[in-house]
Amino acid sequence: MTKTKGALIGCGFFAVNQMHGWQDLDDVEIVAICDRDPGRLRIVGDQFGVERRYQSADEMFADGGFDFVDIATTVGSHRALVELAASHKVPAICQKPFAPTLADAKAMVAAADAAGIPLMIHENFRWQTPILSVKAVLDSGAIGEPFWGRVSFRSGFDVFSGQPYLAKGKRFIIEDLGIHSLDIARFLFGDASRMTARTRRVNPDIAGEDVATMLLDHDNGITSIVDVSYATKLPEEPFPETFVEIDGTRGTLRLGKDYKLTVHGPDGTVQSVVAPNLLPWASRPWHNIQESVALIQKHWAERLAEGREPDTSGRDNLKTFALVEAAYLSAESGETVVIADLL
Ligand code: NAD
Ligand code: 89Y
Repeated sequence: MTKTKGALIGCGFFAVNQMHGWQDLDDVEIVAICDRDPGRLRIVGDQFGVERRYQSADEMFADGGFDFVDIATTVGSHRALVELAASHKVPAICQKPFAPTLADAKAMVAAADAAGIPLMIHENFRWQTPILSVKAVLDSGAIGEPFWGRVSFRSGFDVFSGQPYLAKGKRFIIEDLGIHSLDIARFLFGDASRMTARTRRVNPDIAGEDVATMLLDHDNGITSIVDVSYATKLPEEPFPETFVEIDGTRGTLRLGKDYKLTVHGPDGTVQSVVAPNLLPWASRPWHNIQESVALIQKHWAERLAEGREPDTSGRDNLKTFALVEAAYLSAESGETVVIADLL
């Protein structure tokens, strides 16, 4: 079998999951890795047996020999690295958040289009088993036409020990985590036209907001609430579970703690557990996120082979990123923001 060859840039905290995900795919091989930090390069190179190691992305691209690049660095380098991939006509995956600004994200989509390469944003939360299960119920028509929804992520988990940069940015929870919840809202309820948001910082030791409440008007008439918090101290810590509530014309759906799904319709109530698989390399409580990494990477490999646009392409993710921008604008001004004005 001819394997698709990939290269990975950024060998930090999260990239280890991505390397495991690639290792699980029989038809993909990561042939080169890059990190400015020689220590991280050595750890990941040794763990996954990758011999070609670079401290410079320019040098890695100059040597070439790979069919796609997986960019797993933090947001500040995303635009430069996607544009570098485009200049070499190498298909690219870029981690969320897409870019520092919507203008940067649009420039990245334009660069990929001009080069004729596919660009996928690693927006993996919609690939979580519980979220896919919710989508399947909606698509089955079991609760009729949805008219109201809530996507909720409230936690007190210490994300700063693994990702210290999260404590330093002027923007925190909407850009880092809310971006996933907003994408789930788009995935379940369709594109949104208006955003109203309120934010707060509760934790005095961080620079950005750690609580956000967002109200979305969706194009198809659904109203949704997306609420996120890293300042919520619960008796049982739910990290990293997303809870979902949907009311439809024929019934209701609730996805709650420990992945319990309750679907109530005209014929009665069905309860099930839609827990993610614990992959051999995964660890609780991250396994939900880790499985979604493996699934989105499989999706990329399939779409690349078929020459089809991935579901969370750069073009698609502009609409999720516009909701992030809109939330910050709305929280700052107190006004409702029209999404079309940003796109
Ligand atoms: P990290 O700081 O631990 O790792 C980033 C690595 O990239 C570092 O080792 C750094 O040296 C390297 N790097 C940065 N710029 C580089 C460049 N120009 N060339 C080569 N190497 C460079 O960060 P992390 O926590 O692993 O996060 C990486 C990204 O993953 C972030 O955008 C974060 O938001 C995202 N993330 C996504 C999920 C998810 O579920 N999708 C979860 C956690 C983190
Ligand atoms: O960076 C974040 C993400 O994408 O998922 C969870 C996280 O690691 C911390 O909020």
